[in-house]
Amino acid sequence: MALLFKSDTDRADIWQDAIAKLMPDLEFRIWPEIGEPADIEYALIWNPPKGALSKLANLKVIFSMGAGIDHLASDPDLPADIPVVRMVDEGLTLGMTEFVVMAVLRHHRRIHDYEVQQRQKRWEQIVTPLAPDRKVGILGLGVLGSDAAEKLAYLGFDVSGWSRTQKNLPGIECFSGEEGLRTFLRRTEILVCLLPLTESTKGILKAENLSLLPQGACLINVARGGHMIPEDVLAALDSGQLAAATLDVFPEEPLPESSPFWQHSKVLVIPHCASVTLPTTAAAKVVEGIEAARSGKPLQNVVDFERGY
Ligand code: NDP
Ligand code: OXD
Repeated sequence: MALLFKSDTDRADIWQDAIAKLMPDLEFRIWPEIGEPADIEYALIWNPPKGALSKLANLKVIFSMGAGIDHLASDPDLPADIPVVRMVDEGLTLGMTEFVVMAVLRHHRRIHDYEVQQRQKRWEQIVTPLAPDRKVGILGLGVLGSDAAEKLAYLGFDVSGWSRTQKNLPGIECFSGEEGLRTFLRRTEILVCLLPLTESTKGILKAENLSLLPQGACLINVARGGHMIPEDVLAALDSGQLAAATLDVFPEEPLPESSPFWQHSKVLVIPHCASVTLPTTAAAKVVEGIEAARSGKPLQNVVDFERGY
């Protein structure tokens, strides 16, 4: 029994040690040294080459290294009958909530403006409201969005969220549906995107939707680059419709040198690490999944490809 590990952004040796401590009998094979393909029953994967997984005849479960599975859904040869388990892990959630809270506070206290002022040696105080008078809106109220919403509400922010199915979360104003999206956007001063990338959500950060935000709103995209229409975000920044943006994800990653986002004074560029899957907490989730598969118990967090996430 072997597990295939493939990721260009995660340290294979650290993952190997963490998994070996929990499941010493599991052979750990690191892409591209896959050995005999028939030995591989499990794959722990981030951005595999298209078609790679279809060659593993005895594959039983695909574990996505990330919460998002768009890196797998885009593979036309992804084996249709193999369950894909996405990453749901308290470390990943905590990391995302830390990042979202940091970015919301940065925009709320207009630190983005002080950063510009400092470069111009301008000593000017900006008076900002307190958290209860700041409306934060979160697109996506799943594992990550709901935790961030709850922690922001705890800090006193006036938080709302939008999801596919209607939610009822204490202290959060919840919206769903197309009309719900418009109402949600009209009230949102700091917009956080934490949606999965699907056919229904791609391009949601487009001119039409950005224009519904109050003028001078801020945008935090920590979901996927495909949620944004980059030209529309740039136009909104240039017109002042958006005052600033924190962008962790981009349609093309790494962000090409020619991208106008790099130099834009209103944009903070982060290299897709708002939250990172750490083996310290997440290796146990993979091992739990393998144990469940071995003993015929139901797998948790299996992706519904009909729904797209
Ligand atoms: P979940 O599946 O737990 O939550 C997704 C949320 O989005 C749910 O509330 C869901 O609604 C909502 N949603 C999905 N489709 C629609 C739609 N068409 N309209 C309205 N709402 C919709 O995902 P996670 O919270 O675990 O992760 C969210 C995303 O965050 C990932 O897919 C990934 O892309 C991104 N991510 C980014 C990271 C980074 O470092 N930048 C790190 C980790 C994740 P409902 O509740 O009704 O199902
Ligand atoms: C994820 C990510 O989906 O890291 O977990 O982007």
